[in-house]
Amino acid sequence: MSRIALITGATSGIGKATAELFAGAGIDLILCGRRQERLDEVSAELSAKVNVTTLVFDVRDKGAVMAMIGSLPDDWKNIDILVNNAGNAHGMGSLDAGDTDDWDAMIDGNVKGLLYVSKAVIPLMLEKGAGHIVNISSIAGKQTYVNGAVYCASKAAVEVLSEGMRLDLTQHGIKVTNVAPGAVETEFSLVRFKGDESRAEKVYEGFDPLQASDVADAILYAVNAPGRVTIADITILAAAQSAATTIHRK
Ligand code: NDP
Ligand code: 8X3
Repeated sequence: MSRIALITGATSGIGKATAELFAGAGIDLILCGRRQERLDEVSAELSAKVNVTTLVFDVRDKGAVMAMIGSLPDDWKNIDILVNNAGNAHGMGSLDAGDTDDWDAMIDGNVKGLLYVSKAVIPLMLEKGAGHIVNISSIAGKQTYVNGAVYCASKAAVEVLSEGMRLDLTQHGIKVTNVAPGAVETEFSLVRFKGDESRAEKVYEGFDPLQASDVADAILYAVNAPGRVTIADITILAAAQSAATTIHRK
């Protein structure tokens, strides 16, 4: 029987690349995001390979998260893998100059949203005594950098939640993997810099950044590990990156 994965943030970047790799591995997909038309495109592309369904919700909206995941037909509730990937940075600057709307978007999306989705899915995994949760953190959750305090704090929270989930859920047969990428060339910087393309492009200039498919490879590796193995933590960096803000650019 094929496995079922629920992936948040499947409209773009790491989430979309993970959906593509999972489909190649025969894993059925519940694809989530806010942009329906993007979900429809990914679904159309992948449904030739596996069964695909989509759910449109904002992870910050607790009611919508519970209602949408609760509305899945019983067959689709048999979720084996949850990839908590949805998230973004919003703005970059000194804490004293920070915009509280940006802070809300990061804390509510990256931290509370991940919790809400987990809260909706974990009972389904508990019922069958098995499951695998993959949380997408960041090198920013391990190393704080100048002008990134709130985003770094949100990802540090993901690191701690991965540890806490593992402590609480291992006894129930649920594995937890924390994946912490460095710079990945996705829409991430465009969102962080509010659509400023030239600023976003500079982030990836002068080196060969990670691609979303590189992170998806690591996620697939973790979920394909033998039953006796938990891949607890993966930190994955571009070859030119040695720390959060140390990148060897040509
Ligand atoms: P993208 O901007 O390409 O993708 C972000 C995804 O998250 C989109 O699918 C978006 O979907 C979804 N999303 C964002 N906010 C919400 C929300 N409130 N509710 C529902 N879905 C949401 O960036 P990445 O693929 O790079 O980012 C994916 C994850 O990887 C994030 O958690 C990010 O912090 C993390 N990460 C990224 C790195 C990078 O350098 N790119 C490095 C380390 C970690 P939609 O807009 O359709 O809702
Ligand atoms: C995204 C990578 O370095 O911009 O988490 O924080 S970074």
